[in-house]
Amino acid sequence: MYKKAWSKIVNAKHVLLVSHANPDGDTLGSVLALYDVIKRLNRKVSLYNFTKELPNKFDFLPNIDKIKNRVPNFFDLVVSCDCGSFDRLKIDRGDYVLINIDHHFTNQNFGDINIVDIQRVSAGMVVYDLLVQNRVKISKQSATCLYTTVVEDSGFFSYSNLTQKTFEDVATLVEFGANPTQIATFLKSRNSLAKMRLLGFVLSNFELYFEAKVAFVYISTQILLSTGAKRFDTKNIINILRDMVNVRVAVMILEEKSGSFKISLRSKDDFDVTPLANYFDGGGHKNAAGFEVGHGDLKEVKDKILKKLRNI
Ligand SMILES: [Mn+2]
Repeated sequence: MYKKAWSKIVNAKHVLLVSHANPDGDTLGSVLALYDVIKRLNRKVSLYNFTKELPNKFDFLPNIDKIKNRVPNFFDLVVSCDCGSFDRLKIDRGDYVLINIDHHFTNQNFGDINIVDIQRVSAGMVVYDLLVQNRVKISKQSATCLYTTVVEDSGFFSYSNLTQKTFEDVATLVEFGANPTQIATFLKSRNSLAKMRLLGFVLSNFELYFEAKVAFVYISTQILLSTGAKRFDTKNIINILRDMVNVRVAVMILEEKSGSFKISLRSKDDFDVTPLANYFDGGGHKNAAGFEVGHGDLKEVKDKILKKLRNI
């Protein structure tokens, strides 16, 4: 599969690398690592993401400015990274070969070639396997991107998805030029004032349920406006609630511009939030999952989630 996928990539006329909408560090790092190696082989390659404004914390990733909001006129191969279902790519299915590289166990195997390894900490490490298996040289730029996918998807080396092999592979990425201190500074020490204000709101307005085992916060569009925070500033902000003593699950409901709700779930230890996400047609990992509710009022949505959580 790794060999077949790589031969499709090097033989394509124009490769389009697609990261998922509302991108995170894993999807962006994965496509950018691939972009760098494919570019070095003098092959034609482009990057597409549906979301216009990319999170600026990732602006240090090499070639992130090459990610465009529209697809090129012609491409005969699409590589999708870190995306569990085709609809999150927000592209039309056309006359091209589709390679699906991912690590979500909820992945729907929507590609012509599917490389889905649920043992891997990040989709970036599946990309790493693809490169290693095909003896492709990993540049400093690619190593930086791939290292970023690992720290972003492991909560800076703290989640249960880590294995001894992760650390061995990460050591190899450092050998290839990834700089852990520099990457950590870029990712963790550049919070905007708006994000700090949003954090202040979260800390002052969360609620606790079930003997403080569940923490809950609601962020409305109005709160984003008044703090000046961007939608991407809400990403992982509930981790701070999850990290409180006693709390096993943190729930954040984010109001979308359309009036629908985006729900993020974070848990710790062996508490698995995927059954809850799946119940609402969402997906994710054991300790981090999410789903969307298209309509209904907030109270209704919240009650439904709490009721389901009580059962779990
Ligand atoms: Mn991922």
